[in-house]
Amino acid sequence: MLKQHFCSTPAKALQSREDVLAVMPLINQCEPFGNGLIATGLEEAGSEAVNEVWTVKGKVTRGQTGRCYWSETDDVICVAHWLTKDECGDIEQHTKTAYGAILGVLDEKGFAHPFRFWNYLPAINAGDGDHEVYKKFCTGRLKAFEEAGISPQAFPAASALGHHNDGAVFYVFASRIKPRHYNNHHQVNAYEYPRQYGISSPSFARATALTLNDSHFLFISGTASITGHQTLGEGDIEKQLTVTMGNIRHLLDTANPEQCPLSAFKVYVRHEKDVAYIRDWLSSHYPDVEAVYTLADICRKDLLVEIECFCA
Ligand code: 3EB
Repeated sequence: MLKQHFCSTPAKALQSREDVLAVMPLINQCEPFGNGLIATGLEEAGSEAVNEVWTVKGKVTRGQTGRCYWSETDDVICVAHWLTKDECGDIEQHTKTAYGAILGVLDEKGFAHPFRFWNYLPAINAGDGDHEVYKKFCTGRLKAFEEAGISPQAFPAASALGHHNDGAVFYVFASRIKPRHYNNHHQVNAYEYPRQYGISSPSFARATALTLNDSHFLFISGTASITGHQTLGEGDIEKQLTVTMGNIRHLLDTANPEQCPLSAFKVYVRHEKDVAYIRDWLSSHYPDVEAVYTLADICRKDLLVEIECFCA
């Protein structure tokens, strides 16, 4: 009942369909364009006009509460909140406020369980050491989760990437029923990374499984070339892709209670020159899995690629 597709149908046409939970046009703007449209600032690597589309079974209702834009059905809600260019100047404080507002809407609307977050930020690797934008974002996010009483065991799957424009967006999918969150035995839990990666650890699970109306889903977080807590294959895209896909295979084997098959990859590539290699590799190893390739900055400067998955 929840499906992810990548298609070239114009965003406005998709947005008007009542079975569309949300449309994410892969364009270089990161700002609200009306209910149901989530522009993230991330562009498709081949500069084709591509939209990511999430459809549901049943009718979607859309609305706005304060600065939160939401779309809901009986059993799932999507809530998005943007930050302006100015607000991104104090990313920690405004991340905390935006997350607080999003979690407030979930609470108010009776969707107690966020199960998948996406975070798209400008200049994610700008700033040195603890002052890096990504690290300050992590502190704001952790503070908001702590204030909402969400413990590390309940942190949902997530992705956090940088785009090359102004403004930030955070959006979430949440349910009324409890999802199951998983870690990766080959990686230190993100929320337990050692101090060298920042004052506050990243608040996310490696994968989140959910069953809605007898349909089973698995959301695999943005996954990269990390073993333990260390980046492997610095400067080596072939090695990074091998480690990344090894991590994904391990999650598919150990964090997938209903053994959901891979349905789609969203691939984030730091350098355009690496796109062809990754595209060729994935399309030959996974010819039946839909994939979209975006140009993005990964949250650690030494990471060249990050891949998230939807399984259904
Ligand atoms: C990592 O494994 C790579 O901060 O929400 C992947 C997925 C990463 C989500 C986040 C960060 C996030 O640490 C980076």
